[in-house]
Amino acid sequence: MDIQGLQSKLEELADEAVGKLAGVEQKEEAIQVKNRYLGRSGSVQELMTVLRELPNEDKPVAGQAINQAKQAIQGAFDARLKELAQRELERKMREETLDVTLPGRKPEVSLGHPLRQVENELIAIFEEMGFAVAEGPEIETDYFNFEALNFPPDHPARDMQDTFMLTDGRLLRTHTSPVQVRTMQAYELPIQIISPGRVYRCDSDLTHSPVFHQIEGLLIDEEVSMADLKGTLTEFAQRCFGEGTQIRFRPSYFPFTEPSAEVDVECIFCHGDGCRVCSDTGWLEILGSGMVDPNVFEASGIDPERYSGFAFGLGVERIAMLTRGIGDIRRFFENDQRFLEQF
Ligand code: 2U9
Repeated sequence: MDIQGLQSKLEELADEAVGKLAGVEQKEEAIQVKNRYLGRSGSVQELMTVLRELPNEDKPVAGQAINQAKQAIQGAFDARLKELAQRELERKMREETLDVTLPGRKPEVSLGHPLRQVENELIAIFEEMGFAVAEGPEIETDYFNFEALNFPPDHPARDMQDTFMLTDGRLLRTHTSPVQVRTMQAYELPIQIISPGRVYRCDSDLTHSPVFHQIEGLLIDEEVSMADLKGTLTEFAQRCFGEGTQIRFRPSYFPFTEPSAEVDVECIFCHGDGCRVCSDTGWLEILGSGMVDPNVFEASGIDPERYSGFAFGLGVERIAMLTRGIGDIRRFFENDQRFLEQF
C-alpha cells in the first residue's frame, strides 16, 4: 500500500468510527467501538505495519495522517461520552424528582397498649388518693412471696402446679405482695403504697394467662380499721366506674388478710338488672381485700398491737376485659395490630 492508499484507508476508518460512535447509546458500547479502532490490535494500529514499509520520505506524512485519524476517533469518543453522561443526568433529574408539594403521610400515633392504658388510669386514680408507687423484682424468694405473707408450708399456691419455680429454689412472683413486704420492711411507718406489676402463675384459659398484671394496695398506720378499707375502695369504685357506682363486700379468705373480703361492683353493663356478663347476678367481682393479718406484721417485725392496715389487690386484665369488652385474655399478648389499633 502506498501513501495515498494509506491516507484514504485512514480517512475511511476514521469516518466509519466517528459514524459508529455517533450511534452508540451506552458508554460500554462506545468503549468497545473505540478499542476496535484504536486498541492495540485495532484497525488503525494495524496500519502501523504499512507505515513501516513506506519509503522514508513518506513516513512523516503518514505518521501525521495516522495521528489525525486517532485524534478524530478519540475526539468523537470523548464527545459521545459527554453527551451520554449529560443525557443520563437529564433522565435522572426528570425521573427522580420529588414533588415536595405532595401531602405527607400522617404518622400513626399509638395511645399505648390497652393494658398499659388501663394500668396507667388505675395508677392515676390511686395516686390522686394518696398512694405512692412501689416496685420490686419479678424473680423472688419463697420468703418474700409466701413465708412472710403467712402462707402455710402446705398451701396449694406453693405447689409447682401454680408457681413457676426456678432451679435454684427461687420463683417467679405469683403476686406483687412481696413488693409490699419489702417496702414495709425498708421504710418507716406509716406507709400508703400500691405495687403495680407483672406476676406469673401456671394457669391458662380464656380468663387466665401465665403472665398477667396486678395492682395491690397497702396502707399501714395506727388505728386503721375496716371502715377505712371500705371507704377507700368505695371511693376507688366511684373514680374508676363512675359516680354513684354501688359496691358490696363478700366475706372471703386469703392467708395474708383477716378478715378478708371480695369486692363486687354493680354490673357496668346491666347496672344490676342481670345480664350474660354478670351471670344474671347484677354484680362483677373486681377486687380482693382485707385487714393485714397480725402474723404478716409479726413476720416483718411490726407490732400488731400498735399498727393495723388494710390491703387489696386487683387484676389489670380483668378490669381491661370488662371496661373494653374483651372476651379472651390472650388478645392482650398476641400483638395483633388489628386488635391493638382499636384502642
Ligand atoms: C401485704 C399484706 C396483704 C394483698 C391482697 C388481694 C387481697 C387479692 C387478688 C385480686 C385479683 C389477686 O390478681 S388477683 O388474682 N388479690 O384478692 N391481694 S389482699 O394483700 C396484702 C399484700 C401485702 C404485706
